[in-house]
Amino acid sequence: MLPVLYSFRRCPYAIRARYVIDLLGVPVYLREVVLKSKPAALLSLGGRSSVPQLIDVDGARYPESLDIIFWALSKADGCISLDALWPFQIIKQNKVKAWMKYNDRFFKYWLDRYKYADRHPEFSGVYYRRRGEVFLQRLDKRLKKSAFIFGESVSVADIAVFPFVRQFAAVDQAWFELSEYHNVKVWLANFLNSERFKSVVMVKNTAWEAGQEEILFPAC
Ligand SMILES: N[C@@H](CCC(=O)N[C@@H](CS)C(=O)NCC(=O)O)C(=O)O
Repeated sequence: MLPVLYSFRRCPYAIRARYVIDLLGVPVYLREVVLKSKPAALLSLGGRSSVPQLIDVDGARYPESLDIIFWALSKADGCISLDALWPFQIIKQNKVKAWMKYNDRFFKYWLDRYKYADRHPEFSGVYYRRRGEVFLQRLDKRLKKSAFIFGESVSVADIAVFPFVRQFAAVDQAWFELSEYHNVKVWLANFLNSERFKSVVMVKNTAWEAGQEEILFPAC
């Protein structure tokens, strides 16, 4: 028996949770969810039914991507050095958390408006993009100094942020490629071109149905 991860392949929250789970090698059963017809097993948990959600073997429920990331960190077996990924010092942890909060509260807000500008006709898509670019500018400045947000090793902050930058870039890929955010482009490409991302995190699975054989993630 393994913990169950309800996930949606393209969801940036689910991507960051799967990325950390794979990086730390913590095995789960992955259940791919179609948002328009969520499985009864997920709905019957009650409360929020957003994905990702993780149900541990003891029944403990982790309904947020960041909860799942911290759960995975708590399960890591010590083979991997965690200090760069999630620093031991509280002061450094707070800095990592600040980036994640900045992404989730600020950048995501403008990303949604940029992506769905037709649903927010008060302003143009370009206006929303410019607001989101404030985040890209700060990220680019940071990445000028080092390969990742907190130095030369990947941290939870990078992993929590890159799926959202991926979405932002994809709204108008041509614009992004021509943009001035060279450091962000290199940093993003590093994630997107990795085998972990292409062959594990983004692997396609059909929608989970009750009774089917469980899908092991990461696959052996
Ligand atoms: N704060 C949540 C957000 C998760 C979220 O919004 N997931 C979206 C898919 S990307 C979802 O499940 N939407 C459908 C719903 O909320 O019912 C997290 O960090 O996991």
